[in-house]
Amino acid sequence: MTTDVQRKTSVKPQLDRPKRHKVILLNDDYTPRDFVVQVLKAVFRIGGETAYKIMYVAHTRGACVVSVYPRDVAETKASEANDLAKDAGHPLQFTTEPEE
Ligand code: TYC
Repeated sequence: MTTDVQRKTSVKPQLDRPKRHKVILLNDDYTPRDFVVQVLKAVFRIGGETAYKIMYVAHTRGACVVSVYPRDVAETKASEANDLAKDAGHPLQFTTEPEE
């Protein structure tokens, strides 16, 4: 004799994995370039050469994606970086947005 065992919860294929989030560096006219590079190195653990390149792209194009993380990590890093800027009296801003 066969017994049908019905699952209590349906098992859905994991097609909708959580979106990762970009951290975006925004340009402004006042924050010193060196400060931007220091924040990138400290918060995002990026080497000096890469940090300089990211800063320079934001400086020339208006914005640059720093990196992509799970949502909570992206938001924490952006707010850590924004706090450093605020404490130092600079208008530097980082934002986050979901990856496409
Ligand atoms: N544009 C700033 C300046 O000329 C430097 C800067 C670069 C600021 C990148 C923000 O995301 C930024 N001092």
